[in-house]
Amino acid sequence: MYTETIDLPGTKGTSTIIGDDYMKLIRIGAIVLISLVLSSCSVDIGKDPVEPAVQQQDSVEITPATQEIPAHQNLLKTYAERSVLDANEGMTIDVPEVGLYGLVVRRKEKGYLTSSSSFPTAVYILGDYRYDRSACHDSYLAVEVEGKVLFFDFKNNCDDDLLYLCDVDGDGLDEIVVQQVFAPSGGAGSYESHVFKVVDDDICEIFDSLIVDPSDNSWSYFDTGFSGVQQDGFKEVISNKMTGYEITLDYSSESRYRGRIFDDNGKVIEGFDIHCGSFYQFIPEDIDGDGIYEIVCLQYVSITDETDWIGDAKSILKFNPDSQRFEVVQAEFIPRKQAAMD
Ligand SMILES: [Ca+2]
Ligand SMILES: [Ca+2]
Repeated sequence: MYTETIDLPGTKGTSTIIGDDYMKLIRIGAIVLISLVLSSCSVDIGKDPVEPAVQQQDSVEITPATQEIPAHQNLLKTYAERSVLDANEGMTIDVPEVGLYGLVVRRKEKGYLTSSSSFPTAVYILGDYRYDRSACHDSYLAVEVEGKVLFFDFKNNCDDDLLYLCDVDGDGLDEIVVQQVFAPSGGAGSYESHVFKVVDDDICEIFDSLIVDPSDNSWSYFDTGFSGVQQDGFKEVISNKMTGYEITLDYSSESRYRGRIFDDNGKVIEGFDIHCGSFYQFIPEDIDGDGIYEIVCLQYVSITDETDWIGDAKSILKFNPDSQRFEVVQAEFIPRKQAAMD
């Protein structure tokens, strides 16, 4: 006869066992132990599908906040009865009358926009940076006219805006010229140029360099009339159909075109038309001194691909009151070497 003290799994404290029942107790203990182990395993197995579900629940809660899509503040209307915005560049303003909040005044200029204006009124470029993740912003134009503010929604997102007020149509009143920058570097870059005129209680866009075909939503840039063709003898003839301008370039020293455009003897293998980018410069200037502003434009010109810059197309746009359109009145191609020296 002996006594032994054992600890049974799952029991607290000790039990005292006496005599031949020991082996029986061992078997019972083993059964209890196996049951507990199996029970424990079944709990562990049961936990496995639970844990990922909890993690998934967490990710569902996080996702909406991290994937919030920046919303453009659409104008509720384009006209507000309000005396002035009274805002300076860099100032943040709300215009609750038209549902615009947290706008930054990027540009401000003053000019005579209507014949009834006895003193200059203010024109603003307003930027919306509410959901800004870079330097770009949604843009709005705001014009103070006789105790009201008119708005124009560009419905776009750009890096920078330039604003000029000047008379481009000769009526003695200022038009609004806006140059927007979308990608200032990298090949030709990307720009959009606008001219607006205030007519009664509306802002009318009289020029947009980006022309969209409503039938298929395809787009193109305003055609300044430049074209180019390679000719035997390593020659490139660039001409302008609007003005009759023409210039012949010599590519005999341009090794990058050997074997692609020209063979070693200068004979054309394959011709490429030139590509003119958007207006990377769009600046009003009264080039003939008559008091009416023309617009001086520059376009990046390439041949084989966007990096193959051969020079700049310079054109002077003048507004024709009869056709109510801007027309190219002067054109010039500035070859790469000369353009690089300017
Ligand atoms: Ca004018
Ligand atoms: Ca002029």
